[in-house]
Amino acid sequence: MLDPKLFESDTRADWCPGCGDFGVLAALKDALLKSGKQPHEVVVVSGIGCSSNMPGYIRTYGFHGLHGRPMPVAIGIKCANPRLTVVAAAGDGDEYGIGFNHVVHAARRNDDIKLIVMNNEIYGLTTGQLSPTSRLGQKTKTSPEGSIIYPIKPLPTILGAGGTFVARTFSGDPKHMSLVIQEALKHRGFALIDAISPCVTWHNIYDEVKKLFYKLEDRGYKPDDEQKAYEAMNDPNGIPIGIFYRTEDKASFQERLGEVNGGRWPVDEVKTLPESVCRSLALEFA
Ligand SMILES: Cc1ncc(C[n+]2csc(CCOP(=O)(O)OP(=O)(O)O)c2C)c(N)n1
Ligand SMILES: [Mg+2]
Repeated sequence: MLDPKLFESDTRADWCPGCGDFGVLAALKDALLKSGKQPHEVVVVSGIGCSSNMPGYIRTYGFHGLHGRPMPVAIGIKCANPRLTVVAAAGDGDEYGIGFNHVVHAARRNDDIKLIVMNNEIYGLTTGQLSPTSRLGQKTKTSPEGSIIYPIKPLPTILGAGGTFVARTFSGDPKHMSLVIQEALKHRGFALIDAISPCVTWHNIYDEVKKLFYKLEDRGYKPDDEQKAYEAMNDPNGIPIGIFYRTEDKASFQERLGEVNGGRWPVDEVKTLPESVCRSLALEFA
């Protein structure tokens, strides 16, 4: 029998009542439980933002880091101890703005990190400023007349960077979100889960998303074709959720690191990596 309280933290989440992040937290706990993980096998790494308070609210190892920097920390943890399941969880400002470079390169390397971006199209913690996913015309504290900047499209960008698992979910459907996270946990390498997680205080898009979202799998969609994935991501008439693209054909960076280390992997033997490999790693992460 699975213990539903296994991943319960002693700390109560202090997000605003109705915040989408509660749905993401519930889905993540459920997915870890159903994937048969134990708390000591998991690390949740975050940046800065309302959403980035996540590690405090879940009973796993955790690292609440700097704004935009969950990925370098997560990658370091995974390289040092590949037996750990490493989940990075942060907001759209954190991961699609100040820290997006790390995400692009994690996709390129296929680092074995599962990244959940709680996308509310706003800076929540700092009380309602424009974020990289804010829409053209969106009124925020820093765009009182409406934004004049086009939003970033993180999913096609990450697919183009070499992403091997690219998905979108909605916190209004935590059951579906849990299923997508369970698939990400099984994936060989980097997984991006864009979690639409509305901010009820500064940019409440709940009703709109509820009207427009649909599940890709309900339309017979199969996530094995890159071109079709681009098309699906760019649907102008609705908000598709589910897995857009997935391939298990590429080894993760950490798997390849193990290979160059003569198959001696993981952990203490990192020290024995050939000097040439250490040099290229130092350059890559400098
Ligand atoms: C280096 C740095 N720059 C700016 C900030 C201020 N800051 C804190 S949270 C945040 C944005 C948070 O937005 P998001 O990542 O979308 O998270 P949310 O609060 O919406 O969940 C910013 C700009 C900071 N803490 N550190
Ligand atoms: Mg945000």
